[in-house]
Amino acid sequence: KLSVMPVIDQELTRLIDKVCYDVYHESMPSSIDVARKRDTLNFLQRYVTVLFPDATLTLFGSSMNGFGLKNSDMDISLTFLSCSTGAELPDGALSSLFKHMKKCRDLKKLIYVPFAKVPIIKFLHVPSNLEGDISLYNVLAQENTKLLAAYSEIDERVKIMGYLVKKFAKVCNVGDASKGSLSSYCYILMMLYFLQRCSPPVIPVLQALPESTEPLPRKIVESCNVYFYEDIASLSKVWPHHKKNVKSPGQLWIEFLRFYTEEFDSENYVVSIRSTELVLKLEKRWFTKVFAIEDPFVHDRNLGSGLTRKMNLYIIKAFRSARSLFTSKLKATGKQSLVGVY
Ligand code: 3AT
Ligand code: MG
Repeated sequence: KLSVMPVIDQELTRLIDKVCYDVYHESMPSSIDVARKRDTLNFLQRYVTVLFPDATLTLFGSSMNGFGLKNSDMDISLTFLSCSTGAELPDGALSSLFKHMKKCRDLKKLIYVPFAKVPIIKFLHVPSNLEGDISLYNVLAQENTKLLAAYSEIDERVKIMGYLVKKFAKVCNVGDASKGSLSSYCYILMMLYFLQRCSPPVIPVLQALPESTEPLPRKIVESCNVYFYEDIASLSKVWPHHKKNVKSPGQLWIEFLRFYTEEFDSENYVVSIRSTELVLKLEKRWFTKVFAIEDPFVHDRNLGSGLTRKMNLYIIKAFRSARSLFTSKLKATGKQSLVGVY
């Protein structure tokens, strides 16, 4: 059920664009922020090497995927040169590391979470004031980080939209997966899914390119096919829509809010960025779930599975409020209020 887009005059579009660019520039890490993260990683690498001489720490998540905010946490995967997979790890590696980290004066707020889906050690590095977590052999997360980074490189608007949706989730208090909501990763996937499906699309389905190549190459990591088209500089050679969409970030933002409040049929379909076809909840047997988001590599993983019906309604309400704030009610509430809210 499609409705006519509200008419937004040019002045209003310019104002929404300004909000988009302001959020983007304010949230983007500076070169000093980037250097602080790099130095902290180097410090941790040196400290961990004292205990495990063949350990390697690798950053993933938003520090590396193109959607990192100034104060985003450090997601770190620990691997060992002597073990090619996590299955070969000696027992207790993470708990030994925890004991070792406890002895470090620069590390505080240390919490060991051994029984989570992905066991982690949380920390605060005091001199840099950076928080983070260390997990073992989080190799698929490193692959999805590369995929998101490739999407973020295609067009600056992808980054702007990513920053905006993360800011939206934070401001509206709907971005904490541990509280029954959705993670940043989920919101970025929702944004990418929209950008693949708007008209003309802003981004392709990288996992389905080049369309002319049959079968597509495969790259297997932990039994998952993590192949995607990586040569972003040559995208125009394999994707005819490249740069065809010239809408401003503000226009795309309004369309994004409209997409999830009235166009996307979440009762029947799955947010799936790996497929050019629509993916039905029925075929995945996810029909009992309120909102389904498929992991791009682990296809039987529904990233929205922790969402409660109540929280789903709350999120939809936040989308609706944002939409009316940015469009029809904007004139009534005064244009300054829009900038104030963000
Ligand atoms: P923030 O800037 O930290 O909010 P992020 O993208 O770093 O955004 P997280 O710190 O929550 O998000 O997660 C770190 C990375 O771990 C992001 C993604 O590469 C991976 N990841 C997160 N949740 C999942 C999941 N449920 N399944 C697979 N990978 C995940
Ligand atoms: Mg993170």
